[in-house]
Amino acid sequence: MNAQPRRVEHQQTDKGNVPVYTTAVVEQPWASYSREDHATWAALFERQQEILVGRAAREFIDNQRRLRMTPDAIPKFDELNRVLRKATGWELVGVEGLLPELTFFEHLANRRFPVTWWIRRPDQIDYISEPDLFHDLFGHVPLLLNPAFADYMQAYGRGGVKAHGIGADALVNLTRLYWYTVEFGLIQQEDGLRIYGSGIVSSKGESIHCLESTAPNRLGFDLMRIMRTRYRIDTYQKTYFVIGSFEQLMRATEPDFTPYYAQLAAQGSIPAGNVLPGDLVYNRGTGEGWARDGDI
Ligand code: HBI
Ligand code: FE
Repeated sequence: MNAQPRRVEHQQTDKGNVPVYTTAVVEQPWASYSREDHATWAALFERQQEILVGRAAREFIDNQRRLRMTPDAIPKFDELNRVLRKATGWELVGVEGLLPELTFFEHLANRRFPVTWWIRRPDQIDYISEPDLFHDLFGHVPLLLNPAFADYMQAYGRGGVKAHGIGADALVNLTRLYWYTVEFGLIQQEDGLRIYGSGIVSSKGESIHCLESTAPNRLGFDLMRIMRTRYRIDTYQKTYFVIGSFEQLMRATEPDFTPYYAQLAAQGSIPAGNVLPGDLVYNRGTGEGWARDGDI
């Protein structure tokens, strides 16, 4: 029986949460999960399932079914991997917590998605600052069955490895792209705006806020606009970006980003809540629909 892997979480300091990074890949110690762990999984799963009907992208709901994820117990990585490998060649690897960016990108570049092996404690059920098993399995894994999204995630990882070689500014720009798509992205589908971002689907409040609140901006997907836009990790997003399809995401990552980084270095970043003239804005004015900001 291999030793229990470590649970690596942020450190509480007088300056708030300081992230702690780890690089180890560990076997999922499924037999070591307590009844409380499975109960936390069940509570989060049932709460989110209920909220996401009519709010999450249809691919998200369908793929959860294909993965046979249920509230009955924490899923086994090797069972999910059998479905994932066959569908899109992805596989889950267990990790102890946050990975340094280059390690994270290298996994994605090789179609390996790092999943934290531990689940949050009951007192953290409404918010936890780093990705735990629920966020990763429930939030990220279903869309890895979608071929275009699976290609985008690998292309993103390859881009991240390249950006890491270019420098810190390029990395900041690219991390914004991950944030506003993979974590907090919305998609326009026949029946309206739907959620696909993992950071949203694993959060009760934000699943409602992102579609129904009048507070946030909802802007059409624009690669350079996204890579200029700052974000906060500890509040609901002030701006959501909306794609028309997962294929659109994949196409956006095909070009070499090197010239983009040079262009971005010359432009300033944009505060998270701003709308700029020329932004494509959703549900501007009455009812649902798109309008260019600055149109009469
Ligand atoms: N590590 N385990 C883990 N999971 C993540 O989602 C993750 C990470 N390290 C870095 C990271 N995400 C973000 O910086 C990405 O935007 C790169
Ligand atoms: Fe995540």
